[in-house]
Amino acid sequence: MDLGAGPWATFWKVTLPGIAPGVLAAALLVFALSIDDYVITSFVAGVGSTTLPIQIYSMVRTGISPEINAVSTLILAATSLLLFAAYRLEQGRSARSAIVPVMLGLAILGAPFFLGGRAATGERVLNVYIWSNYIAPETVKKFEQRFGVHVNVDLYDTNEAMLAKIATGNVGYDILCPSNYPVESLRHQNLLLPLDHTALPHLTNIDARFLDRPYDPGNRYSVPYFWGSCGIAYDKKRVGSVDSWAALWDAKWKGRVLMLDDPRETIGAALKWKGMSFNTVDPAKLAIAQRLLMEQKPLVKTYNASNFEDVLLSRDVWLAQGWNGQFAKVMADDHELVYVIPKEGASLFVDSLVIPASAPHPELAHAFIDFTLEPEIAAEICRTMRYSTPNRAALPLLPPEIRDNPAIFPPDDVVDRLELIQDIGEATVLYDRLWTEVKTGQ
Ligand code: SPD
Repeated sequence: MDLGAGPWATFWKVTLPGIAPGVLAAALLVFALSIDDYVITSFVAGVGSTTLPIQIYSMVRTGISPEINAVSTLILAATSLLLFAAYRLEQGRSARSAIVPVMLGLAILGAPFFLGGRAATGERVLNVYIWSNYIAPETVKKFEQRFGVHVNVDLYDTNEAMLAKIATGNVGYDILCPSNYPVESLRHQNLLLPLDHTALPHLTNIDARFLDRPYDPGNRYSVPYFWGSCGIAYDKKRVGSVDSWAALWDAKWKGRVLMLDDPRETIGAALKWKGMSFNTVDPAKLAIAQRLLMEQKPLVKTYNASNFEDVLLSRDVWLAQGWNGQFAKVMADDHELVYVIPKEGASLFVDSLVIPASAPHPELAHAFIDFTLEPEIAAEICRTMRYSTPNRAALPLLPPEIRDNPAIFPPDDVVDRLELIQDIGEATVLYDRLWTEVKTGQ
């Protein structure tokens, strides 16, 4: 400027070339951090702002489809092109020689944004927030076709993750699928919409054993979707026979044990092993459970509440704590695996569909719940996910290998050993603290 150039000429010819490497480095860093981050994004992203990592995670959890291979190939191609450009620049080649690979790489990464299959403007949308491994894409597609709507499905792996997201107030969801005890706490916080039972004609299909339970008298807010247990699955060839929670604390299996990443289930298993309740709020008893979990840490290969069944299937671990349906799924192909409810007892869950009080599309949400209650649909959901359906009318439609599978539908004497996890109010904070200390402590 002191030689007479105007502000724009100075910016283009002096300032921009000076700061360009910094701007580019910052852009690359932001991009790399963003694509690397799953956890924070999954907590803060609202409905309809699904980033690529969140989308990929959902795709992986709902079954490997060709789309996931296509996305992976695109990411690999784009990364290779960008690496190639970086290599050329490092070799001292001109910036011009890197332009083509950089542009191609960026075009590939940007393609999903421009070509992505988002709902057409004006199309009705239903936003579902549900456990992973709880609904098959084909079932969702059937609903979309029948009702001419688009369904967004977001996934979670623990009640705590779902509650944390709902607590941010960043909802926008029309359907949630909490277990029995979060239904109770969501209800007490007035976060649920009372259901219109006249819009749920198929509710009569639900087995009376799962209706009108204390966590939701009269099912004013929730409709049972799946029920099940949390036990131990193991490789009988390598481990022999297991009938007690003690097996997960046996030093013989050092590095071969998987525990769920779920405070109520892990602390509960330790409590149950020592003859206490899953629902105790007694700090002295909880301290015993925490000490046991600390002692167990050197044996534990991983804490995992999402694809724990795959970790067992691949034999990265030989014994795993987990929910029955996902184990039943892999046991269908791997006959060395056994699922057992320990003799001391285990937890029982009833996961239900509910509509948040702030749901943008409550009518469509009712239609979705009633759709899942239809016998054929409930049977399809049970067949694909292998969790236990509470829908009586669906049972005759299930193949014998599912209906008569004790891992999916345990006999009454085993069910009698199961304890329903309940809402423990403020003691939830204590469970969370103890669990964080277990995971982070030495
Ligand atoms: N991935 C689906 C697992 C469903 C388990 N629901 C019950 C949890 C009770 N703590």
